[in-house]
Amino acid sequence: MRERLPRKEKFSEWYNELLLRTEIVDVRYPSKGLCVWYPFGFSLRRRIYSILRSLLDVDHQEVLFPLLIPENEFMKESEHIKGFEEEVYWVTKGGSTPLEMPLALRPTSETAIYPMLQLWIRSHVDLPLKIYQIVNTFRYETKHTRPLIRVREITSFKEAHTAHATWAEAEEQVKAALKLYSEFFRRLAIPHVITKRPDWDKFPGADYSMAVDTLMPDGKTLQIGTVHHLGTNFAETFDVRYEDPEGEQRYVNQTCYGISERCVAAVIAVHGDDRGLVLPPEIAPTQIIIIPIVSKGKDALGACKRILDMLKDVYRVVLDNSQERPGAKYYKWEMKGVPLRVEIGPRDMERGEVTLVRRDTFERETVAISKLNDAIEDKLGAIHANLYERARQSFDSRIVDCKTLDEAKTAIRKGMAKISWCGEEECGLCMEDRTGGDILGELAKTKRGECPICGKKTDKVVLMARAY
Ligand code: 5CA
Ligand code: ZN
Repeated sequence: MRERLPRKEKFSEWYNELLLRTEIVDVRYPSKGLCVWYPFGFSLRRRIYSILRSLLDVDHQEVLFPLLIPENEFMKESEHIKGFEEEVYWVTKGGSTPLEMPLALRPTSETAIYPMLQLWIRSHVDLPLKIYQIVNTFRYETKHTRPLIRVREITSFKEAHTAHATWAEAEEQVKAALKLYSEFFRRLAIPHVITKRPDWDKFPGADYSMAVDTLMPDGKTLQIGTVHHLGTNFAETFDVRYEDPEGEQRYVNQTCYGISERCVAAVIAVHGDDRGLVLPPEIAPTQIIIIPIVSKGKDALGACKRILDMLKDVYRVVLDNSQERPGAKYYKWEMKGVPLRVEIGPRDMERGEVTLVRRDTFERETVAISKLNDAIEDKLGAIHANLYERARQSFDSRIVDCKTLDEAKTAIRKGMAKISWCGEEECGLCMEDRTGGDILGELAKTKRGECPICGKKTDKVVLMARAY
């Protein structure tokens, strides 16, 4: 048997090795920060994104905007440009002819979409407007790139954009979007926390930004989604107005919110173990693997095929009747994260039974074939519940209440520190400096305490961590 992968001790190596061995993405593409989705990875991605789509489709409409943004539109919003200036790829030539108007490869699509909203939105009856697209975006990342986590071509950028009559209605949308994201991550069994980003780290051009973070096995946090209240900042720049019921022209209030392939990275990292992937049944490309066991020269291939026929209309199920030894097959399908294994040998057949083995706990149970359908349904449900519970316990145990910066410094080695903060940028930056961590953001739940820098009494509590 080949060696195990140590997930916790050497997370980075484990992660990179697993992406390649299980064929999620191939990083050997000859340009830094660009990855290729393998068929298996793409299938996992597709299932994850179909959950996201189904949640959005309830009250959003899907659209598709151009990849290229004219320079003059891109340059209109000054805060926005400042934030993205160093990350934009530019198309400057058509063949050998310099373009009169250079084109930006979208790093995100506000400046592509909002000039069109100016044409689409006329009156209050056009509001609220809620659209989304799932596209590739480009960011010239200079920090260390990592597959699915920090890439230069974000291949799976889900961006939603909404417009509302008032600031308060846009704020309601921020809450609705966070609720939608929470539901999405619950379906992926990913524990997460929501905070309000500090002002100096909000989305360029936003009134404020909310972030969704999870914890990786190495104790660093991963921001897996953001929701931004844009106020009327972009509406004023792009002149997006509506006529209110009194005939008055008003600027719309906007929000936008995004999720990237980091959600795939989170599934891999949070649930995986030393044997490889562990996938929640709803998104596993293969949910059940059937493995025939040979004993005394007899096999149970016929029975395996009957079981396959029995299950294949309801589940994504594969029968592995290759020539490999059962041990090698277990190893292979465990690494691929298949939630449930069905083992069938000649003796089981005589008894009308099969053996079920769970990927998450390795528990084995013998089940009568007559009761197989119910048993599988139960087990797949139990696997999801256990993955979520197990991840949540690990997550909760790594969020530590801290009073001093020394305590925070220790806490962020393994997870997040919860600590008071007066709200002043100067103190916040100093806290980051002295702990070596980032302020992820402020929690909604307040607690009386003292700022560890200036000593001022405050109700604000922030989370600090080392972030990816
Ligand atoms: N226009 C807004 C909302 S759609 C926006 O661009 N927000 S963002 O910059 O915060 O990006 C949204 C999410 O994309 C982030 O929370 C993060 O999870 C993910 N993301 C950002 N940059 C990258 C990158 N280089 N690689 C992978 N994911 C990324
Ligand atoms: Zn302070």
